[in-house]
Amino acid sequence: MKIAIVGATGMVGEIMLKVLAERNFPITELIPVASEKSVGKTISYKGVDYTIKSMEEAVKMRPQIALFSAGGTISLEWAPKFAAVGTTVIDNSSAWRMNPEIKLIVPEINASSLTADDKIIANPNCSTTQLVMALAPLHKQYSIRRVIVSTYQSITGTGVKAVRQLENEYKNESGEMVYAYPIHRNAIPHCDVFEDNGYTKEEMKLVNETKKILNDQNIALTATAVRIPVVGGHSEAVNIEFENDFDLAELRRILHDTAGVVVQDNTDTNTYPMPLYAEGKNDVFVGRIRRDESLKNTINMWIVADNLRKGAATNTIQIAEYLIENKLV
Ligand code: 11C
Repeated sequence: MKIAIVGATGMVGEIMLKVLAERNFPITELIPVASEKSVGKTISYKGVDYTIKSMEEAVKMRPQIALFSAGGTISLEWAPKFAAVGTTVIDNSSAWRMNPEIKLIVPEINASSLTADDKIIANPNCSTTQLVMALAPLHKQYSIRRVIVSTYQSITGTGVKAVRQLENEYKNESGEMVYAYPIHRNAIPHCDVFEDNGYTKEEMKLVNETKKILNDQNIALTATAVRIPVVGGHSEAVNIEFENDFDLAELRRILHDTAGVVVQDNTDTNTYPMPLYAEGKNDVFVGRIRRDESLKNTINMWIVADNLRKGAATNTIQIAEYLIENKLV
């Protein structure tokens, strides 16, 4: 495969290169693409140096697949240009996700809807991906009525500048502030921009993307997204009300048997998922699974995943692998 990585020098781009190497992705030609200031520099992949190309150069090289993680504005402008030369674009930004013509894919859930005609494919928001990985098998079995999700999100979701802000604050040094407030020793209930309804864009992504991926507009969802001074992954406290009653042991077994989901749940041994231990892993970790004793047919659980892996790079690469395995590129 001739494959372009658009945004190769960014946080997600770097993890993409790592995941591609780990999974031995079949690459015949790697085309790293980044902003003008990086063009001509090199990046290393499996011990070989590759020269960073411009967008224009990369389009001319007609890669079969382009993995985009360079922000929504770049995706809106450039994904169609790659698609026009026959490249299949898998896009990590929010630009295309809610476009009714574009499929929003978590391979374990809905990759079978893909066809060779899908030239732009959207990768969901990180907090959505880990949520739907746990919701999808339970929805199938018990039919979800309502979800209340509260997130505890890693600063890596904001990008490298947020990591620097936290480091500066640790060291008591001044520097650029990407958040409106200090993040060290803080919890900021504000991820992405506010919308007219009082929710943040991140909260509305959780609501709208989940319904699209689960292909069910009848599920009621509400979200509160909070940024915390953590780097390993996003955590989510999730309350799920089902139409139907469930057996807790069976529900655990369903999650346990779900590909890509790992149940870590034993109160006797203090076993539960945490971002410190999810970092660098491709799975979604679920624990603290318990009945909500205040409401019929309802559970609480805690979901953790590395937002740069399953939340971004890994899911994108799994989509690419699906396309190759099914001869759709
Ligand atoms: C965050 N979820 O943690 C965001 C990062 O729509 O792809 C990814 C933003 C997106 O702030």
